[in-house]
Amino acid sequence: MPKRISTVFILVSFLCCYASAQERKTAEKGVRSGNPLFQGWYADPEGVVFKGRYWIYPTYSAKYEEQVFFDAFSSSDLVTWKKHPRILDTSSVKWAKRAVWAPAIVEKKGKYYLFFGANDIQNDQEKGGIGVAVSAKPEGPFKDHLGKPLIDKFHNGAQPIDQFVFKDKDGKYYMFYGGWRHCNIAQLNDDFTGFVPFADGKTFKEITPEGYVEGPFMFIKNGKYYFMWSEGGWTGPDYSVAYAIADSPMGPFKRIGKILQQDPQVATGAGHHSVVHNEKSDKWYIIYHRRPLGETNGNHRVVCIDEMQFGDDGKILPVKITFEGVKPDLLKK
Ligand code: FUB
Repeated sequence: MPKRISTVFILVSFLCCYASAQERKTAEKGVRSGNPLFQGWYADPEGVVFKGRYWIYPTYSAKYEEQVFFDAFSSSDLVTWKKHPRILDTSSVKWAKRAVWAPAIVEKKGKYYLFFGANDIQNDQEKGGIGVAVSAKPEGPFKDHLGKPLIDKFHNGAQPIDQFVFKDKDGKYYMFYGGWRHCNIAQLNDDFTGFVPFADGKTFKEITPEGYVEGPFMFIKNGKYYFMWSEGGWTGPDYSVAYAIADSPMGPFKRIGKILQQDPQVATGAGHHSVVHNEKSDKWYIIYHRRPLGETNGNHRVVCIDEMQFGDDGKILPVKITFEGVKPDLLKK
C-alpha cells in the first residue's frame, strides 16, 4: 500500500476507535439526554433509525408564514444530537408556501422519501395538502418528488395533514393521515407517486378511532399492530396520546386509553409523538413535543424523549414525562 494511503487508513481507524470509545464512556458515566433533547421550538417529531443512527424530523414550530423549511437531528446514542439544517426548503417545492408540517420519512431501495403537509388547506379549492420529497441521503437535500401534492382534497372529512407511512410485514406501504378528527388509511403505490385502490374500489378508507384528533402513528410488536394518535387541541394543555391494538393495519381500532399527557410538575400539552425501538437493547422510546410549564404561546413546543414500557399483557404503560430524558443507548456495539 502506498505510504500516504496507509497513513490515512491508520488515522481513520484511530478516529473511529476513539469515537466509539468516547460513546461507551458517555454510556458508562450515567449521563442522560435531558429534556428537551435539543434547542429550539420544534414539534411533531418523527423518530426513526437509519443505518445505525437515530434521526428526528420535526416541524419547525413558528407562525405559519415562517414554517417554510425542516431541520433534522441525528444521534448515535440518544444523548448527543447533531443538527442538519434546512433538509427541505419550500423554495424547492413550488406549490408549498407555508405551514410545512409533521414530516414522516421512509427509506426504500436506497432512497429517502419525506412526506409532509403544507399550506394548512381549509377546503378543496385551496392549493396544498400532503406532499412527498426525495433524497439519496437522510440529511437531504430533499427535492419535490411529484411537483404537486400527493393528496390535495378532503376525503371522509380528513384534512390532508399529519401523514405517517407504515411498512407492513408483507412489504406494502400504507399511509395513515388526517386532521379535523378524521383518520384515513391508503395504500401507496411502488414509487410513491399515488395510491393503489383497495379491493372494494375505495382509495381512502376511514379508520377513525374514538377520541382521534390528529397525529397517527403505527408500529408492530409481537405480531400486533399498535395504532396511536393525538387527542385534544395542540395549542392547549390537554394535548395527549392514546392508542389501540389490532390484528391488522386496517383495524378495527378500539381505544384502550391515554399513555402520554401533561404532568403539572413537568410540562403541558404532551402529544404528537413517534416511537423508536432499539433492537439490540430492546428498549422502546416515545419521542414527542410538549410545552414548558406556564407557557401560553401555542408555538412554544419542544422535542422530548422518554422510555415507553409494556405490561406483561402487551399493553403500553402510562409514560412518565421527565426532565432527565433517557440514558445513552447505542444502536450498535
Ligand atoms: O405543528 C403543526 C400541527 O400541530 C400538526 O400538524 C398537528 O398535529 C399539531 O401538532
